[in-house]
Amino acid sequence: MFTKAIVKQPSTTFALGETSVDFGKPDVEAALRQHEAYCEALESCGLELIRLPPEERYPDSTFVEDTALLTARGAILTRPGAISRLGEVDSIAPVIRDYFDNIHSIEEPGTLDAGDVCEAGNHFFIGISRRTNEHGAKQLAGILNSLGYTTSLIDIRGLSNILHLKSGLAYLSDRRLVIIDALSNQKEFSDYDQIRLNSNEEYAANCLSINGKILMASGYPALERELEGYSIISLDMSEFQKMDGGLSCLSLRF
Ligand code: CIR
Repeated sequence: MFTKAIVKQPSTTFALGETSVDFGKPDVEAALRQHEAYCEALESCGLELIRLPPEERYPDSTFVEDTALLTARGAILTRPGAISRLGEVDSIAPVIRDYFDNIHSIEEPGTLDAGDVCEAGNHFFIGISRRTNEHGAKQLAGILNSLGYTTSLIDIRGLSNILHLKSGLAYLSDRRLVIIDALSNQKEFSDYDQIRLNSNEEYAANCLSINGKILMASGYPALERELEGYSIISLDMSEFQKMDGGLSCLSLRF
């Protein structure tokens, strides 16, 4: 069960953040409305929110997920792979220290965005990507192993254009994954029950399973059909999608 989540409002500089997609400039007012709807969805899953104010100097800082990995056995502060995002970690660290005693850090030359880390029970899939290098992935694996978790590393760079591992993968529960076609044949995922998404619905892979409910991006009917029987909350994510962000990036759940 998750009980809390850290969120940070998009700032007025949101449109100046990193992006590799070409869907146009985001509308900050619309992003704020979508962020509020996201916060309300988290609250409806029973989470108490720790709401942080916007930070103008870091346009991508609303994507708090990339700055830390929070586990039941300790927290790991990351070292984001985009230079423009490095300072976000110092900014969020004091908040993490308020809630965690056991805190580790990814050190230079490692880089790691926690969007590349997918928790699946006591196992963690760690993506090596444009943002997370091998040093960072191996450092994280070592830390997680020392905490008693198992890990596997998956190099996604030659497989797909997705930014992070979790841009194409989500763990629901009971060994069930939502996964894009491009990742589905990797041996690390072969023992799992897979809901596969074709290229039309790739963006929907970044869904979030929280306390028995699933948050997903609206506008993806094939995935919605696959998830029949689950309690689903659909959210308009258009402005975050323009900045390469998905549902998971907008919060740190613990
Ligand atoms: C970035 O490129 O870093 C941000 N514009 C988007 C980060 C998305 N984060 C995530 O998928 N965990």
